[in-house]
Amino acid sequence: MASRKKAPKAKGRRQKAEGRRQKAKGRRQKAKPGWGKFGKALDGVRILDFTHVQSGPTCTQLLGFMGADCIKVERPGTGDITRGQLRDVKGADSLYFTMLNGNKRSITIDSKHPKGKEIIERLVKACDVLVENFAPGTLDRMGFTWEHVHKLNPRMIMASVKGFGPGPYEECKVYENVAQCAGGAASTTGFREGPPLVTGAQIGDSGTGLHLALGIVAALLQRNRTGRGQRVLCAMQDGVLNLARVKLRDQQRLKHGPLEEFSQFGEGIPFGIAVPRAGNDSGGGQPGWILKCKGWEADPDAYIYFITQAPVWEPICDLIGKPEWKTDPDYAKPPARLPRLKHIFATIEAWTMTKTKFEVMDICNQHDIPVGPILSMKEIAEEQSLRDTGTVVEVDHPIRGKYLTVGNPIKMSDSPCEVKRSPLLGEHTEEILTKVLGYKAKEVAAIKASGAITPAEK
Ligand code: CAO
Repeated sequence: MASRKKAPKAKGRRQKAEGRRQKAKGRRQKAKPGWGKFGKALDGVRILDFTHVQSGPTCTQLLGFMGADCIKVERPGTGDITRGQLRDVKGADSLYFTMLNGNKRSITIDSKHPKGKEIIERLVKACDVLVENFAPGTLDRMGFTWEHVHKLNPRMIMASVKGFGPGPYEECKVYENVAQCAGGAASTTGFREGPPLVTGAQIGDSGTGLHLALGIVAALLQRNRTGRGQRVLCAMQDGVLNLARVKLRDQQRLKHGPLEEFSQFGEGIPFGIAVPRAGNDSGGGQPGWILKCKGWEADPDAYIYFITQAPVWEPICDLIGKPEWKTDPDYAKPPARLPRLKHIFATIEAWTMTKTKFEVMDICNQHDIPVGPILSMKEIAEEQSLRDTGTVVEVDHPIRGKYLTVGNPIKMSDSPCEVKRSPLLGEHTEEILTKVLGYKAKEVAAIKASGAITPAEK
């Protein structure tokens, strides 16, 4: 069989991969705390983190992973609403909160209290970036308009996530799935015969947080030249559309004929006026589909994504027991295969169903055939290589105990990331008042008595 013929090449590849793993392990060991003589990429950058829920916190957590000092301002008594949402451990901050707010300090301030406003003004002067994702108009109502902030600190970068940019919907409140729908992703996700579908990846919230982080870093670089801060705005609709840009590509291609890589084409079903839902079609120039593997009857994740990449068509034919397809004019060349994709994938599936997804992965990779096992979150949580790279990290929390979080997916050779647990509500209030803002003990006592950092008396 072809797989046996190619085995030495595969062995070499596995050895190289093992070598790379060992090297990476060595680097990580060096990158433990105490190393990093060059510090971290964003050392010295101080963030006034006025974010809540998911989109904003994703952004500031990433900046925190890169060394920024994130000072999270929370409402006294309750804090970020997610502290109490989807709670799994009684009395402890939820995983929703803890997994989005690592590497931050928490200060409680009532932003509507006169003394609270005064503290925030001092924070504006002491920080480099203000990040917020309140509903439209909220920050203005608190008195922190861009004009006011810019006057207080002309170097301040003020970065916001909103649901929509300027236009008919700019005043709307927006959550993840609203953005997925309004950004064009949902209309193109799911199966043709079914309703639009949202995806589990938080492309609206976390996706926009990522965009915002890039905008902030670019604004910091520009400030080095100009000495001026600027406004950075990311609308969730725009962020989702940016991630779904290939679908806007397809919308324009539709004018010039059917989308031949969609299985709908092969099935002879006419296209309408807009890009249809493509099920598990690949969306790129190399057809792909999700196929059942051994055990699929009992295991909902016993599937693999299989790509029939043109350069490896011949090994695919050999593997699945169809060597004659290598020369058959109906199958040999990619254009000839397009109308037959359904049959081709059904034939490949008859083969994948005889193997586990990991066996398929192993065999196919020996031939450079790109495949992707459907990994469950359980498998991800237990995957050692993700732990080794610091992508999945276990941290300890004084109330909830150990929990898993996702570390920095951006690896930087000179900027080691230490993932720290999320702060308790107001854990650093006093520390920030005295050490960052320079309040004296007597002033702190007066602030405490004023009710600006503690819940209002009922
Ligand atoms: N002290 C006192 N008041 C505070 C405070 C503090 N430290 N922090 C917040 N508040 C107040 C605000 O001033 C606001 O009061 P007003 O309405 O009286 O001005 C109030 O809390 C609520 O803030 P909000 O309007 O931002 O929050 P919401 O729960 O009503 O809406 C959300 C939530 C997410 C829909 C909205 O913030 C939003 O659309 N944000 C922009 C888009 C976004 O980021 N969405 C992603 C959310 S994650 O799926």
